[in-house]
Parts: sequence; C-alpha cells; structure tokens
Amino acid sequence: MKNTLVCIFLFLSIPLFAEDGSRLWLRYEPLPELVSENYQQIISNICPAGSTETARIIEQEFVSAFENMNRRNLKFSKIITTNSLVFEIDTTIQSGYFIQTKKIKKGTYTSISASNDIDLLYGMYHLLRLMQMQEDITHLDIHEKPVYDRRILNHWDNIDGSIERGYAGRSLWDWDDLPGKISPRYTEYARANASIGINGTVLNNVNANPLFLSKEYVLKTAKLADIFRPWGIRVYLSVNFSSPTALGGLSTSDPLNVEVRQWWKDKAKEIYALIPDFGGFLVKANSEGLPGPQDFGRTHADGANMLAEALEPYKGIVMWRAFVYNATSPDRAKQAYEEFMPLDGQFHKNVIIQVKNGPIDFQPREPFNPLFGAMQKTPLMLEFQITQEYLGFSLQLAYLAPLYKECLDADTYSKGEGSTIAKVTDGSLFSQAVTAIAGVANTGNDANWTGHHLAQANWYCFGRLAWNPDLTSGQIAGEWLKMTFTTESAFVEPVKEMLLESREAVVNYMMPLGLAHLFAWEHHYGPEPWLAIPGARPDWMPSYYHKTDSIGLGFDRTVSGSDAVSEYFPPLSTIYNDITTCPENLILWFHHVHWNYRMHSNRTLWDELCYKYQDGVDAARKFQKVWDKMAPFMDKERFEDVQGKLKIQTTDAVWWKDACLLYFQTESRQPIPYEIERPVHDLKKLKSEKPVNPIP
Ligand code: GCW
Repeated sequence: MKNTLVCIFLFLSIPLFAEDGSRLWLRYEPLPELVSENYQQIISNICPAGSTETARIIEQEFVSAFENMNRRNLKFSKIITTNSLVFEIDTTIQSGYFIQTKKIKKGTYTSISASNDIDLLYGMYHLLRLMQMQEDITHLDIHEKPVYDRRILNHWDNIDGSIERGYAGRSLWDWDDLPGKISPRYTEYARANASIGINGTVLNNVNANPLFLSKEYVLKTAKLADIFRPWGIRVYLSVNFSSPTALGGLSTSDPLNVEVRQWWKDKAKEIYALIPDFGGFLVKANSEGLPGPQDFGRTHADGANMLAEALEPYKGIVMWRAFVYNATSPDRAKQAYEEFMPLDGQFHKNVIIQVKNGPIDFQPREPFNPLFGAMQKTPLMLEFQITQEYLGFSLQLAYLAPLYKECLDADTYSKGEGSTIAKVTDGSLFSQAVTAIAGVANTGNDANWTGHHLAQANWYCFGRLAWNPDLTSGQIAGEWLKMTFTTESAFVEPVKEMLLESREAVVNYMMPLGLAHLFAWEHHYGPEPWLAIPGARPDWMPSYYHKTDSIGLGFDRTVSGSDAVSEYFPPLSTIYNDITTCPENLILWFHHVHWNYRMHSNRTLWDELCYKYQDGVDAARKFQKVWDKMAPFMDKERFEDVQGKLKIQTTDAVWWKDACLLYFQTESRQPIPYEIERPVHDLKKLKSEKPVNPIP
C-alpha cells in the first residue's frame, strides 16, 4: 500500500515539462524511488574509465545520467570496492563487450569489459538503457557483439544545406561555418548514434557535388571527423565519379586512364593526411543521370576497383551502389541484377556493393532485391531508407522495423533453406572481408531531429538492427518507447501495438497487394496513379508499375511476362511464378491479376483491393483514438504535435484510398462494395489538381 502511494505521489509530482523531443531516447528522467534505491545499492561509486577522450565521455555520460535518474551524486573511487561500476579493458575479448556482476570480498561490483574504449562506451549505453527501462541489474551476465562491422548512416545532404528527401528541416552540417564554428549539435548527433551502436556516417548526398573533395571541404569534413572520433564514428564521403574532370581539371574521368587513377590516389593521400581513420567512398554511378565508368565504355567493376586501389593503402572501402535503371528497360526491377551479376567476383576486396532492400526503390512493400544471395563472390550490404520518402514523409507514422525485419529475415534460399538476407550480408554464409549496413538518415535540424516525434523510432531501430538483426520489432519499439516517453505499461503496450501496425497501415492505404510507385512523381507524397506525361521517362510514371487495364491489375513478372521471378532461387522463383502460391501481399508485383480472380478471402481481386484500402484508413483512424488516450503520459507539446500529425495521416489515407479506388474503378468497372466508405473525393477534380508537396 505504502509503495503504491509513493508511486502515485511520484507519478503525480513529476512535472511534465514541455519537451521539444531534442533529447531523443537519452532523457534520463528521474526514476521511481524504489527502483532508484535499488540501483543506488548496486552502484554507489564509479572507477575511472581510463585516460582517453572516450573514457572521459563514458564517465561524464554515466555520472550525469545516473545523477539525473537517481537524484544522487556518484563518487569516483580509485579502487574497486563493493558496488563499484568498473570499466575494464581486456584485450582477450575479440568483439563487443561484457556486462557482468562480479564477486569481490563480501559483495559484488558491476563490470563492463571490452578490448577497446569504444566497445566500453557501447556497454555503458547498454547499462543505461537497462536502467532507463527500470530493469533488474542485480545479476548481470551479458555479452553483446555487433553483427555488422560497419553500421552507417547515409545523409543525402547537399552543400547548400538542403537535404534530398529530407523532411526534418535543413542539414545538420553547417558547411559555411565549418571548420571554424562548431554547432553543439555535432556532438549530440555523435552521442545519439553511439548510444545505438552506429559507427559511420556518409556526410553528403549520393548525388554528389564534386566540391566535397576540394581541400576546403576536406578540411571541414576533417573537423567533423575530429568531433565524431571519440564517439566511435568514422566519416565517409559520397563522391562524384567525374571529380577528376570537374575538380581536377583533367580531360577525362575514364577509370582506366593513368592520370585519372593517379588523381584519385593523390586525393586519397590528401584525405588520409587530414583524416587518418577516414572510412571511404560511397558512389552512385551511371544512375539517374550521374556520371560513371559506363560513360567511358567501362564497367562498374572498373570504376569501383580504381577507387578501391586508391583507398587500399589506408584500409578505406568503396561502397558502390547497385541502384541503377534506365528509361528503356522493360522491367526496372530486373536491372540491378542484369548489370551486376556478370561482374560478380571482379571487384577488389575492399569494395562492397550497396543494394537497396527492394529491386525498385524503397516502396512501402517490395520483395527483396534478388542480388542478395545471387552475388556470392562479392560482399553485399543492405541500404534501407530511414527517411520516409515513400511512406508519408515526416507527416505520417510508419514504424519501419517491420519493413527492415521483413527484408533481413527473408530467405533467399541461395544456399538452401535458411539463407536469410541477414546471413547473406553478415559474412556467415559467404565469407567477406567487409560487412556493413546503411540507412538513409531521417535527421535534420528540426528541434526533434526527425520532424515527427515518433519517427525517432526509425533512427533508433535502424541502429539496433544494425547491431543485432535478430531483435524483434516489438522489443525495439518497447525499448524506444520506455526511454523516450515513459515505462507505464498503459502507455507502452497500446502505443507499441500502434507502432507495429503502422507500416502495414501505410501499405494498405497507399499500395496494397504488391502495388508500387503510384506516387505523385515530383515529390512522392500523394497518389497520382493516373499519371502519364507524354515524353516523360516511362519508368517514372505510375502506369509503368500498375499496368491496369480492363482485364486486371498488376505487373506480370512471371516466366511468361518480364521473367523477373527467375532472378530468385528456387523454390522462391516457382512460388512467386505461380499465382496460387505467390504471397498475396506481393501478388500484384508478380502477376497481372484478373479483376475477378478469387483471393484467399474468397473475394474478387477488385473487392479485396477495396477492403485493403479501407483497412488502411481504419487503422489510421484507430491510431488517432489510441493516441488521444495518451495525454496523461507526456508533455502537452509532444502529445499535441503527434495528435496533429495523426490527423493529417488519416485525412491523407482517405485521399489515397479514394484516388486509387476511383481511378482503378475506371478499369474494373465494378462497384465499390457497400461495406466500404463512399469516396469523398471526385476523380475529375483530383486529376485536375497537382498534388501539393506538403514539405517542399
Ligand atoms: O529514390 C530515389 C530518390 C532520389 C535518390 C535516389 C537514389 C538520392 O527519389 O532522390 O537520390 O533514389 O537512391 O539515388
């Protein structure tokens, strides 16, 4: 009874201060008295962590977090005593860290051990996470090590401070002020990443401005590298393939030209003189109008290997993107495979091919890219998109862990059953010198970093899955909610449920059953399934993807169609090829399905489509109701901000449903089932208005 009263008192007495979201999941709010008392018994002093800058960070972070959570000072002790927290360097540990409760004379102490101070930093964040979640830390025996060596954010940030596909303000990097003036956000950024194990950042857009390789900008980059280094974060740069011409004044950028090769070697030398731990280059070449080796009749391998050679003396890597497609291809989904498979085995060992999760482009749902598992003699890395280019920008809730997991857990069957993409890319199925994973960042200079408060969860879950792809979406959502809001289960459980359903809701009201790319082509926010601009690239038009006609809907990628199914290993190729075994959530990706085809529900395709769109809208409405009850658990600011966004989401879900159903109905010529809400939009009007970009 007494405890309950204390809890109630505490709950009521904690002022719900205005929060702008800037503290992310590192808020370290005061803990309930009982929990705190227990923690203070287990940790009452801390032994210095060493003499490096990282050691200082570890001490400062832990002490200040501990003091905030427990309202009690933490003393330093030179010797290990009962209830010490000790950071131990142990060079026999191969990877990761241990957190253990160890015996000493009459008591115990908590030890975090690792072979280097960066892993100690990760261990420290793990312990703080347990405390923020109010977990029991009495008997700890934890060993954690990351699955991927390089866990990297890709920033599509431009030199002028804008961000391609960024929806959370402008770039975090103030290039004009660097290297002289330093924003405090640089350290906060590094800290947030370190707390979730991210250890690399590509600072600039893959549509790269050659100026980033100029001495002036390398100096600016070097400053950021200095700030990030003690947090275990290396910097990388996206490079423009024609830099030797554009920046170096050479007459060609041909990768087999001796002077061009020398130019890159000199450039690498210059970079490493300033940034000794520089990570390497990310390259988008011969894609969407960017220059590349094919401009000179050379291959991707020729281009990548030239850069790899320049970086090799310094242990730098080349992340060469497989995101390629051209306007004349009859099936864009096949192209990366067609261009890259013949090159398998031809890349230098410090090249890794960076492949988007799906064969097209970060759609709400795609099958996995068939290059995974197929390219067995070349290291491959996944590229996920954290920024929600195709999932409602920062205006809509779409928790992306389920999307990432769907891909990581997908079985490629490349070495028999169980050849998941996680295993294909983590080096356990095919030995590879480098393992890595990348996420296109959703951060910007908005106070809350990600525009939508709940989109912070996507940054968080990317980091957590890059560390351990076996974590479940629910586990990660639970951690994030507890740290970012409160551990109250009346909040955590329903909101977790909402997060877990949110990506499927977006799929349903935008592009259910395997549909893709029905977006307004200028900005990818609203629906424009009818779009067909004469003279425009056909593969940028929705009609290229949905192929609707009076017979049915969907892209025939079977053996009698584009034959994209054959890029997958059996039995997947056969499963996808057969309409009766193809998973229904991808049926329109692989088949042109008759409007009256009977789905598993026994509804016709047309009716099922209508129900799916309705499901999406219903889910968005449900999210509003769930959230409306959450006011008592947080500050007014974050509550109302999310409430406002969920309202936009519902309105836009209805817009999507109406636009797509009304448009497809012109081909299906069937009535919308009576259980489905009547459209509130008018097709003619929708078609006559350009969908507005809500975050220009
Ligand atoms: O999805 C498309 C985006 C482009 C992006 C490109 C890519 C950076 O619309 O904005 O360019 O993918 O991944 O290279």
